[in-house]
Amino acid sequence: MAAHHEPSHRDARTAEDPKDEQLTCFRAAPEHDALTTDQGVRVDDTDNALRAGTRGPTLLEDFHNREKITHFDHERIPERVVHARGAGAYGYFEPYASLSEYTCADFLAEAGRRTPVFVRFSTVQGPRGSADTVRDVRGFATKFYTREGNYDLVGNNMPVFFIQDAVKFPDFVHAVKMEPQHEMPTGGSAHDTFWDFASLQPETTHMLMWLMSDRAIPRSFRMMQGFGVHTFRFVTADGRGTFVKFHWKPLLGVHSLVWDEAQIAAGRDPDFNRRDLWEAIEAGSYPEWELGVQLVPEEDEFSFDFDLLDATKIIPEEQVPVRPVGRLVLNRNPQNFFAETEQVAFHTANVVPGIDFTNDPLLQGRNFSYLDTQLIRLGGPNFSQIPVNRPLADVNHNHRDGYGQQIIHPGTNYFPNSLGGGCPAHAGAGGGPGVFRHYAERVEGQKIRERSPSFQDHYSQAALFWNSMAEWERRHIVEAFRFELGKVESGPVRERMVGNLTHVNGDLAAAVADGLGLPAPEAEAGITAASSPALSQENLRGENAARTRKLAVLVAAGTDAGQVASVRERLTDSGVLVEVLAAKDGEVPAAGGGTVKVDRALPTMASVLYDAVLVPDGAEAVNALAAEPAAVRFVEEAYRHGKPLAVLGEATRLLTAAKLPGDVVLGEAAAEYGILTANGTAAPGELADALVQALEQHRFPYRPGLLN
Ligand code: HDD
Repeated sequence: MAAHHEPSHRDARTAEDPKDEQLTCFRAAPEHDALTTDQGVRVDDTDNALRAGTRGPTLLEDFHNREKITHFDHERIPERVVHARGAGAYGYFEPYASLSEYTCADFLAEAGRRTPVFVRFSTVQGPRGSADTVRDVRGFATKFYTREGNYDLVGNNMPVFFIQDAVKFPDFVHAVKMEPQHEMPTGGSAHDTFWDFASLQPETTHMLMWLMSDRAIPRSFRMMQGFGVHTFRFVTADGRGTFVKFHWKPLLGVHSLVWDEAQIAAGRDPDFNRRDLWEAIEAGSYPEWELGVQLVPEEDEFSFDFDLLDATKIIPEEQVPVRPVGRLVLNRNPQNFFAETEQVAFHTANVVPGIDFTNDPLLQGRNFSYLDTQLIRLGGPNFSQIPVNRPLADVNHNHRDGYGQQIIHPGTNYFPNSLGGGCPAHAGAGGGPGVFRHYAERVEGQKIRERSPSFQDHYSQAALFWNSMAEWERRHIVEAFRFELGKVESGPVRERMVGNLTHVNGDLAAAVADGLGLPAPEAEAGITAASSPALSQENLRGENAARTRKLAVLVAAGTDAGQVASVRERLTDSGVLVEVLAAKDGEVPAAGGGTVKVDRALPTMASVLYDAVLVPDGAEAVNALAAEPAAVRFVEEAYRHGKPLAVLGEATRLLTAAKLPGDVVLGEAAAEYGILTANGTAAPGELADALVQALEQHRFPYRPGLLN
């Protein structure tokens, strides 16, 4: 046998390099995994095509070469028409208590019953290769592999949608996607066609407020909420219905990037959100969300000043509280991006007994679209056999054949039959546990292409959103509108959009108009003053929100090693990830002897990849950093993005080198602006505690001189 695998002239590397322990599979011996064809035939050479003589033509007979190239030719499947760029992970869901009073859903029936899940987060507009940190909605799709079949909750990180009726989805997507003549812009909505559509479509206004807010540039998938958006229906075993809206609430709180930071991050690390999710799970910091439900008894269907079937509306949490019902934990990364994250197929119509639809016209259309799109994207009708899509529950039916069929079905393939013993049989005419029975809603009406008048108020909740924002959140919304509309070439589109905003808030419309050089519009009278505090990120900070945040420590030769070590220890105990950065990898000599190990070389990183920056004391080190433009810029950016900044002892000189306003950074109120300075005598513990508190605040949005 061994002679069979003797090194030949074609693989001299094996013979030369037998000590490379990583090459366990190279030149596979029979006990190792060998390269094979799709048919399992072992291949002895994948570096040279079969040819007629060493200088002769390649032979068609080389089945391995043809198979290899053919498979490669077909490696790209069509990407998702929307939500093409995404990242996913596995985990579990477990309820806190039984919900059987409202639903017979098995996965919600018992406290602690764990159901495996796969979750995929995504952006909407950009293609697969676009950047993560663009201004966009984020998808938040969860597949529950329940004992009674797969349930998909296909939501977003915003609780409302652009349109009320699914028939308009192709128009909306055509408008927001890259423009057809030149495929621009990649990964954003700042262009004429989107705003043309939006300006003619007042029902988008509420969603535009969310899209222009910081919710559209999340700091992390782990720090964003998720929403089922539609009103769904819980159904009990005896057929009683309750309206339900689903909410995911992240334990780490809801936090965003600032716009300028998002722009830089898109270049410094286009995989910013994807990497964050991956690394957190690899490090064992499993992201967690609480599932909450808003329950509305059927008899209260008409007790709101909006229609429950209108997906451009929320039910304010102050009106119907969100009841926590369980938790979602993501604890395992996929092994193969394509096989799992790319091939996963979510579908709003994948429901289980106990969960049903309402007549929301957006949801009704979605229930057609997802299966249809997957037929082309995943190559035919058998994609539910792909491992990531396969239910844990038994599957028995008479579907047969088709592209990608993986199952060898024996026996009969029709119903009713007697020759196959009558199998598979109906699950029982009377229902019973585990059988899906459609909710017996009474329906009557004329066939008509018309929306109910109860869908017509497009502005009240847009105003509610604006009213609920903190001052800094409003500032960011105004800047976002100015940027996006500033990119619009068409004057009439800009004007129409500003006109729409006069129905939301006069100050907003005036500020946007001013930024666009348009005359101040006349404000609409009688706009609601109502607000919902639950909508502001100011009130969504989370508990122990410093956990998993990243601190950059800038060092150079002569740095104070004791300070680095003590701060590092204290912060690591609080769950903060500390990384030491210097001009080069390796180690730097510390003041008074010893060395400090460098985790990252400065040129490979940027301040936008961290949540806070610390510069330890040490005159020589500070001199070196102050003379290093990359280090000065690092500190300046952290300041201008509102991040906590700790500059110890001599290191305050870096603030001067960065030309930051001295009265702020060195003034009495510096700490209130998240600038922590301390001389050598300050206890490191106090400093570490102050940094943790500053990280929990996330940002200091009222610091003077910020870049928005
Ligand atoms: Fe959709 C994908 C969320 C309206 C048609 N949608 C998709 C994904 C998410 C959403 C998270 C990505 C799933 C994944 O990770 O694979 N979509 C929503 C939400 C909506 C919504 C929250 C409104 C409440 N979608 C919507 C409408 C239609 C679609 C009205 C069509 C009429 N959506 C699709 C699609 C996609 C999709 C074309 C693209 C790829 C796919 O389904 O599998 O079918």
